[in-house]
Amino acid sequence: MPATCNVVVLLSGTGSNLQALIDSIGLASDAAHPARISAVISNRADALGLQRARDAGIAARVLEHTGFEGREAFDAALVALIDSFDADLVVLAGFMRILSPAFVRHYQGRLLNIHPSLLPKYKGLHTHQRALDAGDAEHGCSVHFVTEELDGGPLVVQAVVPVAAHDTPQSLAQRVHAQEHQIYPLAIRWFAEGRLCLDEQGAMLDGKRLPASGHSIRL
Ligand code: NHR
Ligand code: GAR
Repeated sequence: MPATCNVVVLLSGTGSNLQALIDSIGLASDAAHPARISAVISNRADALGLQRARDAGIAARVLEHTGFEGREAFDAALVALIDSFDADLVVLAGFMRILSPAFVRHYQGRLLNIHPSLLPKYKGLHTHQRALDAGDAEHGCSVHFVTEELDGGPLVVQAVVPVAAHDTPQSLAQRVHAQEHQIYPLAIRWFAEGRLCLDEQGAMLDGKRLPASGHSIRL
């Protein structure tokens, strides 16, 4: 890892995970943190996350998928834009577009996602509703390396959130979000410090293989 790890964040919406990362890195002048966010890219022009980036003095770019014919063409333009910012790590933070195999291969081992469930449970969308419908006692969130298998890449860290009897999808989502804001900056820091990597068998932290369920944080 170079002295500073350039992170490019992709998002589609609110960007509360981006904000947590900005806050964890602190002022750009803080040389103590090994990462810097070189750009934030959204596929939606109205994403609140873009304003969060601008407010923090970070380059904010829009690449609308609607202007492209097909996923491959959009993804190729996205790769070119990301690489123009010299990215060492690409972070999906509420990015709502499935990425093509070519994109995923290009960033193999340096592409992370946060997903609002205890993977491998509830891949895809509407995870809080699905956990409630199933009557689960526990729910949570997972950081994983992105591979071609949607929400199926090697896990890095999970946080477990107990489900309460009176929970709605909204109340549960709020508590899961609070945990996302803890574990995502943590995983990104590990990567930037050169402690976290991906090899053929899965994720490694400090030279040790992470368990299939990732590093677990339980409240
Ligand atoms: N791409 C690959 N190849 N692998 C993963 O694991 C990915 C990915 C792209 C995004 C995030 C993911 C999640 O954490 C993610 C992981 C969007 C959809 C989806 O169905 C599913 C999963 C995720 C993100 N998107 C619709 C689509 O057709 C659009 C939905 C919308 O615009 O609201 O791309 O959950
Ligand atoms: C987060 O809960 C993230 O886990 C989820 O979207 C939210 C984005 O919130 N990601 C997905 O569902 C990916 N399909 P944010 O914009 O406030 O960070």
